[in-house]
Amino acid sequence: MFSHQLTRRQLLLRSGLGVGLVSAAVGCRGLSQSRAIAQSVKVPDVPPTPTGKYPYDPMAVLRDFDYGQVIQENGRLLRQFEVTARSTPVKLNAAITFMTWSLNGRVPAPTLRAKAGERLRIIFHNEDATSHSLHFHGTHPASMDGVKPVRRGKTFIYEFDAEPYGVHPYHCHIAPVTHHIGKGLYGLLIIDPPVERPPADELVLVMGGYDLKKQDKNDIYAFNGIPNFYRDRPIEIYQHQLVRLYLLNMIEFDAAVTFHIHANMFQVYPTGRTLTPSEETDVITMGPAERHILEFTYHYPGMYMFHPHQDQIAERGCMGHFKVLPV
Ligand SMILES: [Cu+2]
Repeated sequence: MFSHQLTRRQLLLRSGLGVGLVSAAVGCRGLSQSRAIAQSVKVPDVPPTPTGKYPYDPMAVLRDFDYGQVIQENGRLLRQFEVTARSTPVKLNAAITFMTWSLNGRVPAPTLRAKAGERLRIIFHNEDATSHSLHFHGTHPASMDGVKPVRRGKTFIYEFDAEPYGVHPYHCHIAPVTHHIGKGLYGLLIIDPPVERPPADELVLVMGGYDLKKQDKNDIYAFNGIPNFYRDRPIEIYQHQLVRLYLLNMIEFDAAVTFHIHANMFQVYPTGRTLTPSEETDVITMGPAERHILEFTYHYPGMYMFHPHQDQIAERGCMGHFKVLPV
């Protein structure tokens, strides 16, 4: 097994130097922090999933953070993102291909990431035949609340301050919202706190459900869009490595779901709004749109399940494995 340091591109993206203009002072500070992270975190070198079967790679979605285009505007740092809604067929299993509504071709949408106090500009293109919108959780003016439809072929620019720090969902808010979310229009906005969290192998898992028959109930469930993907292709992590999991429940119709990891405990940072954990447990209950940061470290190599503890949901696609690699 290999480990890799973060690539130069990843370093640049983390530091805000990926694209656009940024002041030297901001850049140098960001880069040195990123080097510190790169030197202390062991992340498995995961080959891309062979293309063709899926429109996006759920293995890449796990650790894919979109830091946007960094622009200096009016003396402050602005991160500009582009998100496009369209219809995307996704093969859910051997028998079922479902027409999702995706953002940038993926379910969940790109994980947008910024730091508290920065300015955010999200350029939303609707290339789908149906009206959609982007509603962000967090704090912003009413005009940026994303409940007004953006019609087919139109673009709307959402702009607001990144606040407060934490983990926030964003999703389409056009009625019937159950349908628009259920078809895939949801993702995470991570707003990092002013003082960075400790270095960790960071992962994103978003739980979703698919109402295939339009009967207002879910027929099949998934982590990161593809049922049973991580059951069949375990998520590799390293022994003794701190793992920071950004976890979001976007399952419609079910009043709440739980999340459980095997043979370990995790620290809970509710809504990502704290810098110290509120509790340690191995199962947590989340209503729709609830999200948390969970931190854990596996000390014994091997294969460990993670899943909601409502086993009927786990057995319908919301099942995965961590494969803990020895160091
Ligand atoms: Cu929509």
